[in-house]
Amino acid sequence: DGRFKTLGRGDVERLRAMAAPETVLATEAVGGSADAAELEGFNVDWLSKYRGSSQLVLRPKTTGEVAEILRYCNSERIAVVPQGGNTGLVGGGVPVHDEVVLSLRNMNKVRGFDEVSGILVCDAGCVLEELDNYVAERGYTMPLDLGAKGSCHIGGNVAANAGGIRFLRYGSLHGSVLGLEAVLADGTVLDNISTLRKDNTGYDLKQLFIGSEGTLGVITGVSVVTPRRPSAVNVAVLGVPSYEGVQRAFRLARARCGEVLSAYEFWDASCMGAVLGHQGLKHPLAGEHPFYVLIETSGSNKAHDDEKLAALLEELLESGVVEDGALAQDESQIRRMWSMREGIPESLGRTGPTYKYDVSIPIPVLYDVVGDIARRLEDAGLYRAGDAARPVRLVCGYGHIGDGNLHLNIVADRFEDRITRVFEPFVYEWVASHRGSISAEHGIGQMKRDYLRYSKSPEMIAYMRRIKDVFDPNHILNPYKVL
Ligand code: FAD
Ligand code: S2G
Ligand code: ZN
Repeated sequence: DGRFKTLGRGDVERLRAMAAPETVLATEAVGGSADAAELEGFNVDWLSKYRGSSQLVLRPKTTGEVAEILRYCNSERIAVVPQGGNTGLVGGGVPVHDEVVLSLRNMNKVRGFDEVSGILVCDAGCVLEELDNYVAERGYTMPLDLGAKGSCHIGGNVAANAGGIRFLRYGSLHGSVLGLEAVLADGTVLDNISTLRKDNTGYDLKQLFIGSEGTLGVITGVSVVTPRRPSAVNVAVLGVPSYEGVQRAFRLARARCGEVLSAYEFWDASCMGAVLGHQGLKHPLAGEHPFYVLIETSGSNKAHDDEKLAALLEELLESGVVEDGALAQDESQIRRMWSMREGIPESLGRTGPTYKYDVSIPIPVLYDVVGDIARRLEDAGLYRAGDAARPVRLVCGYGHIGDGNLHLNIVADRFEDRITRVFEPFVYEWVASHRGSISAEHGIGQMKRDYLRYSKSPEMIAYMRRIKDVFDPNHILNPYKVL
């Protein structure tokens, strides 16, 4: 649109000179030699739901190069999308039009690790799983874990303020990130890569970048405190007859396992059907159940924790809160139980195009929205459980119930308006009317930009805009996203 300059060959020549040749991908349209297919992976999101038309991908190797690139783009009013592993789920990391993609994948070095404090300093483009392997060798664990760990970057995790399956135990990145190095649109480098647990000197600016989704600056370095890796981990999968039972089991799990409880995830029968079907996994229990719960404990005394979890399982079975349960007997069973839970997104995606609503809802009513959406789709004649002839195949719910975070997923045979308008904006109105949040952990991106008002007041949004104007007055960073 008129606010930004369309990239010209001259711009590409200038930008190309700022980084090593092999780090630049430019199409013939702008004087490069790449064909559009080579940029596909940068223009299309993980869900294949959002597709941009960038003609130029830059993959700088240093903070200095990032600063030079941004300084030029800012002076020329060229729009830029910062990109990490491109596993985001709200279309935040891909261009909407022809914005330049600034990928951090070439900034992937560990800068330092203190083995006493567990404080890690690294480039933003380090892949989460590689960092977890790095700190694991030294007896530590990353304070977050998510199904995208093999591809997502720590910089993208911070920019998206990712939650994940360890949130219940280790909390938010707002607590575990100690410092950031970020480059602003005008090329200013904000070096706040602190390795101090306590630094109470003025406004904590790094907090603004956590969850800013590439709209305030490009994160180039992260300092994060990593917890000791637990030596004793155990996992159980439960078969639960009702959502009421899922809640009661959660209360009991916290009462009986207390400090060693490290994850409490749930999924419904529809999710289980999809994941067992696509992952070729054996059902972990004797029969089907309406709901499944995965409980994980992580501590330092295996026998002690095993005893606690076994006693909890016993109590849950005897009281009828759960119908069946299995305790992992070894590492491979723990991995298999987790791969069921972590395999849900991919399995749903393989079932068909998936509408995803990552929302926070007060736990007592959290699952009600799944039934309400299913009924609306039935009334519209678009869905009937088990009827493959209808355009909507699955309506299912799963997620980090311990955090009050539901992942409502609707699998259809294609993304189409007559389906979307049955639950948008209904799902956002529903969440807002139950005092929830329209985005629990995935952020706003381009998907939820027009619905921010369901979770933030006009005054809050007005101040977000003023902060955006301070950091990126020309609005070149990730336009069309968040605000
Ligand atoms: P991208 O997708 O590339 O970008 C994400 C956003 O951050 C974009 O707005 C982008 O512009 C911005 N950005 C990226 N890097 C930078 C940077 N260096 N500086 C400034 N801005 C930047 N999320 C959860 O919270 N919890 C989950 O449990 C979870 N599970 C997932 C499971 C699967 C299978 C998948 C595919 C995704 C899952 N996600 C989950 C989504 C998650 O948010 C992203 O996977 C991840 O956090 C984003 O990191 P990324 O490097 O892929 O960033
Ligand atoms: C998860 C992944 C994305 C989704 O698995 O916890 O965050 O909603 C999700 O399928
Ligand atoms: Zn999640």
